[in-house]
Amino acid sequence: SEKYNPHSIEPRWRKSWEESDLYTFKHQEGKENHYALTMFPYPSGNLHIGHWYAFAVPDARARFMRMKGYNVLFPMGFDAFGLPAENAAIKRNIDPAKWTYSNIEYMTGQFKRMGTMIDWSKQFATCDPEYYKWNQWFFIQFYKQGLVYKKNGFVNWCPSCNTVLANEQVVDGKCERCGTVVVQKKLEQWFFKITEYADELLDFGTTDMPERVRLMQHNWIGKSVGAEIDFATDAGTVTVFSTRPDTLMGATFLVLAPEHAFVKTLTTPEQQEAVQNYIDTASKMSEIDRQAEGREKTGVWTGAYATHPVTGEKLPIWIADYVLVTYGTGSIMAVPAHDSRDFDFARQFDLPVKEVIRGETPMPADATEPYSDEGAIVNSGILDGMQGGKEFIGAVIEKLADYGVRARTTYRLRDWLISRQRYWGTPIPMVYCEKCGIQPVSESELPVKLPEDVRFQPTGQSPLTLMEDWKTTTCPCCGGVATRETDTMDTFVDSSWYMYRYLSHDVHDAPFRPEFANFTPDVYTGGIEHAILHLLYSRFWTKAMRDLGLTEVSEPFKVLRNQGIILGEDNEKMSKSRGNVIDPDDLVAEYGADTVRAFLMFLAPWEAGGPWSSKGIQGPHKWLNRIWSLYFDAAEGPEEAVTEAELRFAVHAALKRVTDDLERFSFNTCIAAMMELTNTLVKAKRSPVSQTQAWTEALDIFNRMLAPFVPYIAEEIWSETGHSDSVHVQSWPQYDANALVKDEIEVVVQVNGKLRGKALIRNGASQEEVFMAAKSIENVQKFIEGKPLVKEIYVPGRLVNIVVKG
Ligand code: ANZ
Ligand code: ZN
Repeated sequence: SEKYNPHSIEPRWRKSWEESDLYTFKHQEGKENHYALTMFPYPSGNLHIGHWYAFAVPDARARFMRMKGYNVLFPMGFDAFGLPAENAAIKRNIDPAKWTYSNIEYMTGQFKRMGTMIDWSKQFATCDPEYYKWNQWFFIQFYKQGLVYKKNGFVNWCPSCNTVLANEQVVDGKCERCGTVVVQKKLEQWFFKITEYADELLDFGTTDMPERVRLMQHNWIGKSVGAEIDFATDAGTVTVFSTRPDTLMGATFLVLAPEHAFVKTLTTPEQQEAVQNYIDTASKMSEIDRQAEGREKTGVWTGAYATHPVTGEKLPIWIADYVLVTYGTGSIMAVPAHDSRDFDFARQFDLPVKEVIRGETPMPADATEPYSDEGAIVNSGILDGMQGGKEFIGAVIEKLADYGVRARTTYRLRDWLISRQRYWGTPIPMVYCEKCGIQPVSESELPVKLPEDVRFQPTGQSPLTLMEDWKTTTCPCCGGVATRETDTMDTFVDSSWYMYRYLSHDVHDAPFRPEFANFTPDVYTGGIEHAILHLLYSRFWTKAMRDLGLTEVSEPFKVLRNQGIILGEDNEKMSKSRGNVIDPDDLVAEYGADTVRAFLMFLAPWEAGGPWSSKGIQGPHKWLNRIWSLYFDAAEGPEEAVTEAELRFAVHAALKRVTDDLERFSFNTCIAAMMELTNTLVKAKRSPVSQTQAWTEALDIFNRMLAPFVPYIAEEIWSETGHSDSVHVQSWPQYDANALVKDEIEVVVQVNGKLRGKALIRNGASQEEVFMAAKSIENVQKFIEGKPLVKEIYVPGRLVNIVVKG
């Protein structure tokens, strides 16, 4: 008969599925809905193997859920704003919109070859004015709610991307996108008040997220419980934040960040030059470098003093770069005896070290390290005798209330800076009126569309600043002349709520249909690189929407799973420069999409990822050929003796494994189980059992099991074996527990508690039969022969123990 030919099968079924709307999501009454979502791609121009890994593998699970009887929504869109489009425009003079939409068209074609159950009828791109209109609408709602504000301050600037970045986009002091070292720049920018939700973001509720994502978010939010303490100075009150107010009497100097607002006023004329030089040097370093562990401490005295709030002592005020202006209050009380950074600093500049927390022994004068554990408070007047340490600061704060010490919690998390000085993003819907100040655009005017025919100049300002006509508008308040905001929004705004839009992509008077407001993804899959960017932002967005009454849920998804990365054959990251990139289009042309899917699922645990192997892909390809021949070729080779029970056991055991493993996103073990089952089926086909009902059942179950993983070949087999409907609308088979009970079981046989052999017994055999079988084992006979029997014990299905005398 004909050979397996994916190149004839796959295009044919793709067309048929499309024509019959097989994958269009329909809400059917009486069936539960299931929303499976994979993080939408950026339309870079080409689907790479990583996209296949991210989309084709979860597709198997979405298909499985559909066969299990859910109405499954598995939609797709494009995260379409961002820098590459604009850079293409600058370099090659291409309109960013044209570039983006033609990439989307090309990638959609590539996507379709993958054979997923994506419902393309719900597709949208975030650069569609109909989509970004709602970014603007949300911005205005958040603004009215007090969740949006404009602030002048130091911001992260990428000199290569020519735009500011949110803190989350600065990784190890470098731009997340291009790797350029980020510098600080003073600018007036728009922020979302994500910090308002800091505490709630620490609570994951019932959301099922991988532990490492929780941990990364937890650390990013960085909650610190402590106190604020005021020190009087000539320039005004310096407030410090400390997690150890119990060490207040051990403070021997203050340190301000070089950028602290008081530095100029405090510095005495004699210290002016040294201080200015130090500030200049510090401004050239990244925050990461400034905080590097073990780095030699540097700093300069301002010449000024602060008054200790309890003792009235005069403490010298220094500036040093290990104190960051962006954290706490930008100034600290230094307690060298109990803090390692302060200790190093004090030793470096010969400042006093005063012990106030006593460990087992007093701190020697020549100590080489601080004592940072808990202990009794000493040398501290009114605090003496109390317990010191992080756990005990509550009582200390109470005791020091008269001195202005007050409880305070700080977070590492900063508000989300969303202004970008770029063109290809959502215009921020605000106008500036000389009379009325800053005003939101009236909602009926939305969307504020991006102008066309933009000139791109790498000025460090948004290209929109050059669009005089576009910029000039009327004030929504007084109707006078006003100017538009020319910055656009961070593209992470676009992805913060897109999961709500798929079922409402055709709605024009609301961001989404209220009846779908709580229908969030049951399963969300994507890369771990988004652990604190997209995932934190979208969690914030959902909470903000909830507080506006737009949804009742507090989290944007219920379960999160991260796939690993497909590396090159050389175990290195795939990249053009290494020349180790695998092109999925070439693979499809050679093997067909089903083989590529099966291999991606098979090559490693999906959550771990692993290296590509051009040899390895042969395995799944051969496997599909064997399956083909199993269904369509005549049996060949010597007769085998697979029994009905053996066949049913193999089928139902594999079915149970695949069912359980799909639930828990373990795809490689599913493919392995089905490969094993194929071996048994090939043998069974050459056995008399192939004439029985058990064989018919085996082929039917196996065909359904294949459907989620290799949808094309499964459909062809289904159709060629006489079915007129699609295998993808069949139900997932139920395994038969009875088939899993083996006919024979192995029982351990002991004599006087020592292992002497194993007996094969009939399942359901009587106790008498079991003892007979045990005693007929040669090695057992050797130990009981001629000895009086004391007793016989049988633990059903497990063990026989024969106790004899002597
Ligand atoms: C006195 C003290 C004594 C401190 C002691 C610690 C130990 P986390 O846990 O990270 O929140 N600190 C406060 N603001 C700072 C800033 N802007 N730059 C650098 N360091 C800063 O750390 C809080 C502690 O870090 C604070 O408590 C403060 O030092 C320092 F035995 O105050 B501590
Ligand atoms: Zn006005």
